[in-house]
Amino acid sequence: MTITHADTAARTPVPTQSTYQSRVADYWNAEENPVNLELGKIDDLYHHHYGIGDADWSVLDEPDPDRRRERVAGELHRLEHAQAELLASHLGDLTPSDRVFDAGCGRGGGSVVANLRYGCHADGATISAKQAEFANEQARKRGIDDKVRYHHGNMLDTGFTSGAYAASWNNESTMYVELDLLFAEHARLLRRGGRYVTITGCYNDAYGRASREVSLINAHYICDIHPRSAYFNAMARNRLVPVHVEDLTETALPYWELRRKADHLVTGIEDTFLNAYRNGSFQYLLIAADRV
Ligand code: GPP
Ligand code: MG
Repeated sequence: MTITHADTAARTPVPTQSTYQSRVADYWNAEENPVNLELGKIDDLYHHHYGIGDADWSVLDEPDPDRRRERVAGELHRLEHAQAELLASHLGDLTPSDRVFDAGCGRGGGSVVANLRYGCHADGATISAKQAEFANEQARKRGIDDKVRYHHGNMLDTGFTSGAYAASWNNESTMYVELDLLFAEHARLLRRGGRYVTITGCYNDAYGRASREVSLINAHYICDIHPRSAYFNAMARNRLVPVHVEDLTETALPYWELRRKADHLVTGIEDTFLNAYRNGSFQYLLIAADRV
């Protein structure tokens, strides 16, 4: 009997996600780090990224232990929020009728920030069913679930409408995916003239290959940090033209210095980030690009 190509294709099950992607989803379905949940519950803005800007070090001198914990958490949250606002400030002149795409949305903080700032519609995508459910519950509680929606799915293949988005972003989520596949999806979703923004940790081509610290960060989060060059190469191949590039490495240091002293919040990766930034092997970068 001859088996035609069509027959073979029809009978071969196509996995909806790779084993790697399933392991990443397992991580985020199980993740309950106090540094994310304790900070998030301060004002119900749940971020999954780090902070930027100068810290108020006086929080460490607080004599009352409970109050100290509270103040340190508040300060870290303020720095993470400043990072989210910086990203949002680069999304362009959005109006309430515009739609934005939050790729790798985590527990949803970034889309809420964009909605509060611009009144826009937002669609978030996360590979973690638990994160999507959590984020949708937050949107319901805020009464913005008519405009802000989170989807359990793959940011590389969202199924959302082509050209429907005025802006899109990845806030520290690009290191889980192949950049060409990711930017092809952003380019498909963004309208011409739309804006793409990422804040990311990347390894520094000028240092060489991935350092020990970069490899430790990869192992900690099950990710695969890209070199800086990969971003610009992949953007150039996918109709995304950088309009603003900012090295945030220096401004990322106070957050990590404060976090390493927050005994109740540390996860163990703090010194690795500080060493990686300081030895020049790793950079914290913002890239804003126009979809042409
Ligand atoms: C932080 O999320 C970001 C990542 C997991 C991606 C890796 C980022 C790099 C810049 C390399 P988080 O807020 O959930 O992490 P944590 O639990 O450590 O606060
Ligand atoms: Mg965090």
